[in-house]
Amino acid sequence: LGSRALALRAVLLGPPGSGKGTVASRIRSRFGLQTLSTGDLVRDHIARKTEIGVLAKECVLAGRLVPDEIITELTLTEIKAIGERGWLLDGFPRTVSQARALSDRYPLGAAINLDVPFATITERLTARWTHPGSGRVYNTHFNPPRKPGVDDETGEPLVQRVDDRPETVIARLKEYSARTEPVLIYYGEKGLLHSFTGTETDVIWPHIDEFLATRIPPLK
Ligand code: G5P
Ligand code: MG
Repeated sequence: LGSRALALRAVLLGPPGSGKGTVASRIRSRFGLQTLSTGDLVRDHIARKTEIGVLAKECVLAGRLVPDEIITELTLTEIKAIGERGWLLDGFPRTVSQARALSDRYPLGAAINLDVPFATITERLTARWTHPGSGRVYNTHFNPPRKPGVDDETGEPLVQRVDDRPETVIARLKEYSARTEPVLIYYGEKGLLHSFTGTETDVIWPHIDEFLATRIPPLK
């Protein structure tokens, strides 16, 4: 496994609800790449009421980004735990300061950007259901669970995220425009940015798949 797994260190960018979690799962099954969602990390800390969780909760509820120092340290620690294998980060970096901190530590192979219009996003998020244990995401229209409100694999209950209320979604999109869009310019200047534009994950996915296959061999 050694050399293939070392092959790629990548980040997955895109506005809230653009399909990062959905695409990350597909990349994980197709390429065997370890994925790390900073949103899932933050929600786990909130659920466990850790010191970080208590600090982060207020930000998440308001649709604001968690302060750079906190999220950067948390993420770099998790990456270190993955070890020498490759990885794909979902939801990090979200600011230029985070992007710089990551570049200082690790050479990056690619920044994959899901370029999905804001209008598409708002209606998706209100229909989203999540399995907290695994981070699996469903949508009552797009990929409904076999049984409403229940996870397909574990049979455990699904929950709706507290930050998927319409007013919070608007706040998250504002944060994205102000603080995350500059990250696209940052990676663009480094020649690392690969943008995929569309309104449907199933339409965008084959292009991402094709691109990644030039960087890392698929599992089968
Ligand atoms: P998160 O958790 O990173 P966001 O806002 O970046 O949250 P989110 O909401 O998790 O992103 P996503 O992962 O991009 O969205 O999208 P998804 O879950 O795969 O898809 C959204 C919905 O659409 C799902 O229901 C899915 O089934 C459906 N869907 C997918 N494709 C299609 C399609 O083609 N058609 C249709 N109809 N539906 C589809 O971050 C949360 C908070 O944590 C903090 C911040 O406070 C943030 O707000 N945080 C950070 N703070 C600072 N820095 C960081 N690096 C941080 N990371 C997290
Ligand atoms: Mg997500």
